[in-house]
Amino acid sequence: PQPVYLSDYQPPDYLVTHTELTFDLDPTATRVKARLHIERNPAAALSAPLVLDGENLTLVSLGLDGTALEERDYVVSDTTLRIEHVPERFCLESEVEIDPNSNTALEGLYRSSGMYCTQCEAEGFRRITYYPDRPDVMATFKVTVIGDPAREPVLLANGNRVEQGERDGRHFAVWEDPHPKPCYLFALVAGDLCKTSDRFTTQSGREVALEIWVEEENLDKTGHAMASLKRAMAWDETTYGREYDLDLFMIVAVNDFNMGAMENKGLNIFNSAAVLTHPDTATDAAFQNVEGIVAHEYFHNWSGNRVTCRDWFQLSLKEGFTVFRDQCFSADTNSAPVKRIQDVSFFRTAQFAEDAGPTAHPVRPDHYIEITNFYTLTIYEKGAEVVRMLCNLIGWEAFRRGADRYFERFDGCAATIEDFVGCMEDASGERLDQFMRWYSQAGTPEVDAFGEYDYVHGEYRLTLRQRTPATPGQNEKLPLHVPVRLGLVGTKSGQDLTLTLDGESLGKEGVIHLRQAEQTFVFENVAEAPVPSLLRGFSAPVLLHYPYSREELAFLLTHDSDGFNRWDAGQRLSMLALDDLIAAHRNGVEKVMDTRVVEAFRTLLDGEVSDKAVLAEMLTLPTEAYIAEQQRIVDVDAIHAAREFMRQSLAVALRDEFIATYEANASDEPYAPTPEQIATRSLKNVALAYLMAIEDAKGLELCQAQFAAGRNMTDVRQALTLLVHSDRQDLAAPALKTFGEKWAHDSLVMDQWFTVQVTRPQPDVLERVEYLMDHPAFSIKNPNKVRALIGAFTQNRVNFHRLDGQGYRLLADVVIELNRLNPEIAARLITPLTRWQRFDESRQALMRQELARIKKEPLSSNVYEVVEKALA
Ligand code: BAL
Ligand code: ZN
Repeated sequence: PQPVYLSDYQPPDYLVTHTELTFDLDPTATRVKARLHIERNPAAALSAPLVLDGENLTLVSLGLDGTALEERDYVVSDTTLRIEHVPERFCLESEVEIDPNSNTALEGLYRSSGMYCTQCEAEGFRRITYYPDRPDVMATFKVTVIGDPAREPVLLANGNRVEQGERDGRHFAVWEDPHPKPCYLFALVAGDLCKTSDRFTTQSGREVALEIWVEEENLDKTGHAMASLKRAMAWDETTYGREYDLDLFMIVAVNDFNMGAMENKGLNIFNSAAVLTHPDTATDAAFQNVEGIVAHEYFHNWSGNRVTCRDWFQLSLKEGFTVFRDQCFSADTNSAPVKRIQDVSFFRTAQFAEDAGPTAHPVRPDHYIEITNFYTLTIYEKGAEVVRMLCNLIGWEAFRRGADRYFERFDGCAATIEDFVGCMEDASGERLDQFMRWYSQAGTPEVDAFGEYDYVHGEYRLTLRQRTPATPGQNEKLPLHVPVRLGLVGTKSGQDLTLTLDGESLGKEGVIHLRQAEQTFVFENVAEAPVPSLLRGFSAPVLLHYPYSREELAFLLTHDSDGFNRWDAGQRLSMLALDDLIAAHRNGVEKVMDTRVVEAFRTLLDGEVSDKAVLAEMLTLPTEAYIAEQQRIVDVDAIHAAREFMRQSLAVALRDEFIATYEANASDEPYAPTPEQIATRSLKNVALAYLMAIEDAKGLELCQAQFAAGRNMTDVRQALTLLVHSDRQDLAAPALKTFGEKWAHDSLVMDQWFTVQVTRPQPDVLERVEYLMDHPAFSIKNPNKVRALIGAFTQNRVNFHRLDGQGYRLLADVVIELNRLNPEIAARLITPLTRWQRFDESRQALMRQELARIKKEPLSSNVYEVVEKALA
C-alpha cells in the first residue's frame, strides 16, 4: 500500500450537486441504484476523466444521461470506476449489488443484530456505491429505502422523511436532506426498532422532533441520552449561538460498531455502549461518557457537518474542535475541576505514550496509508488541547467571535485548519504563525523549569527551557509557543502573590509566553520566597519538569489555589515516593513508605478538600500506566509491587479514616447521575478500594454488603471488581457467578463481566482470557467484546507482559484473525505491541517476534501500516 500526501492535494475534477439513491435491501444481495448529478469543476481540465471510488461492489449496470454504457466505455478496478470522456454536466446512473451480511469490517452497509446500518466515515461510502468518496465533494441527497415490512418495519436515512408507502409486498420510505454534505455523513438504518420521542424548541422557535431508536428491550435505557441531547442543544445555543437546522434529529443504537458513535447528518448512529444507560446496568462513568458522546456528536452538526474538512489530513479541524466543545460542555454540566483532572490524567498517560512511540504523528499529519489509523488521541485529544490553548491565548470573547466568523464564512464548505486559525487571527488581531507549529510538529514538548528567589532585590527569576524530542520522520523541531499559566504561592502567607513582570501587574495569576528555546522571566516586588505553581489547569500539552522537593509538593497540595495543580502536586508527591519504592523493589531491599505521603493523605481525609469528586481524585494514586510513562525502561513488576505496597501502607495507616469516609458517604438515596451523587459514590468507592487492598475484615464485610445490596451498577461493579481482584477467590467466585447469571441476557453488562475478570493482577489471567473467548457471550466479530476482553487484558500490565511472552502471543493471534474480519479494530488492537522499545531486552525480543509473525500474514493496509511503523 502507498501513502497519500497532504502536499499532493488537488481539488476534485468533478462535483456532485445532487445524489439520488435507492436501496432495495436484502441480507446478502442488496441492490443500490445511484443517480449522480455531476458537474465538471470549473478549475478542472476539459479532458479530465471521471474517476469514482468503489470497493467490494458488483456492478450491475451503468448509464449516462439515460443511455446505457458499454463495457468498452469504462474501466473498473478493485478500487475505482473510470470513464475517460464525460460531458461538462451529466447524470450518471449506476446499479451495484452488495452483501451486507458478509461485511464484518463494519464499514459501508452491514447488518448488526439483524438490523441494516451504515458507517461511512472515513471511506466507507465507496463500499455502497461508486462515488467521489472525499469530503470536499458535497451534495444534497434524496434516498429511497425499500425493505421487508415484517423484518425491517423501520426505514431511516438522513434529513426529513418526505414519502412512505407499500408496493408489491415491500414497503419504502423516501428521505431528503436539503443540506449539502459529503458522503461520509450519509446514513441508513433499517430494522425492527422502537423509539422514544421528545421535542426541543430552538432559540429561534423551530420545533425539532427528537427520536432515539433502540431494540425494544432497551427502551428503558434511553432517558439519560435524551436528557443529555437536550442539554447539549441548549448549551450550543447559549455558548456558541448554534442552532439545530432540521425538523428531526435521530439517534440509533447499534450493537456492532467500530467507533463510539457517528455524527451522520440528522441520523447519528451510536455504539449501544455510548447511548444506553440504566442505573442497574451502567456505571456513573458510563452515564458521564454517554452524556459526553451525545453532546460531541450533536456539536458536530456545526463543527464537522455544516463546516466540514477539505481532506482527511484536516481531521482534527472537526475532531479537535468538537472534543474541546464537548469537554467544556461536560465541565459546565458536572464538576469542572474533576473533568479537567480526568481528561489530563488520561491524556498524559495515553497521548504522551502515542507521541513517544513509533506511530507518533502531528495533529495534522502530512501523510498516511490508511486514514482509519488516524482516529487517534493525537488528532482528537491533542487537537482539543491545541484549540483550548488558542481559546486561552486570545480570550473567550475573541475566540467566540472567531468561531462565529468560521461558521459563517465556511458554512456549507470544506475547510482547512488554516481557515479556522485564520478566523481566530482576524477576530483577535493576534499573529498565530508560530502557534501553527502545534499542528505540524509531532512529539510531546518537554519544558524544564528552574526558579530562584533573590531576597535582596525581592525578585523571582524563572527560567523555562523547551525541547521537543525527535519523532519518526521529524528529527528537527522548532520552538513552540507554550502558554504557561502560573501563580507564585508565598511560603509564609500560603497565598498567591501579585505577579509583576516588566513593570506590569498580572494580578495573582498570569500567563507567560514561552516562545524561544530558553527564556528567563523576572518577577519583581516578590515580598516572600514563593513556590511556583506552574502550568495551572494544564495550560499547554507539555511535559513539565521542575525540581520540586517533597516539602514543596506537600505545601502546594494544601495551599495551591488552582484545584488542578493541587491534584497534580499530590500526584508528583506520590510519584517521588513511588520512585523510591520501585528502586527498593529492584534492589531487593525493604520498602519503606514515605510518611509525608501518609500525612498528606491524612490531611485530605480530615476534610481539607470540600469537593468530594476532587477529593476522590486526589486520593487516587497514579495508575501503573502513568507510572510506566515516567520510566525510560518500564519495569512492569516493580511498578505493580511498588504501587500495591503504597496502597496497602496507606490503607493500614489510615484504616479508620477510610472506614469513616465510607460510612459518611454511603447513601440510600434513589440513584441519579447528578454530580453530587457521583462525587459521593466515587469517594465512598475509593475508600472501599483502600480497605480491600489489605483485605480488612470490615472492608470485606462492606464490600460484600455493597455487592449484595445491588443498589446500582456503580456500586455493584466496584464491589465485584474489588472481590475478583482480591485473593479471596472463595468470595469472588460466587459473586462472579451470580453476576454472570443475572446479566447473561444483557450484552453490555456482560462486557463489564469480561473486563472485571481479565484485569485482575493474579497470574492465572491469560488462561481465563482463553477460556472466556469460548464463552457464548463473546464474539470476535463484535468490537465491544474484543475491547472488553482482549483490549482490557492488554491493559493488565503484569499479565499481558508475562515474561514467557504468552500475553503477546495471544494478542498477535487475535490480531491475525481480526485482520481478516475487521482490519480497523485489528490495527487499533496492536498498539501495546508497538511500544516494545520501552521494555527490557527479553520483552522487546518477544514483542518484536509477534509483530514479525503478524507481518508474515497477507495484511490489510490498516494492519500493515501499524506493523511496518512498529518494526521500522
Ligand atoms: N467522526 C467519527 C466519530 C466522532 O468523532 O464523532
Ligand atoms: Zn467526533
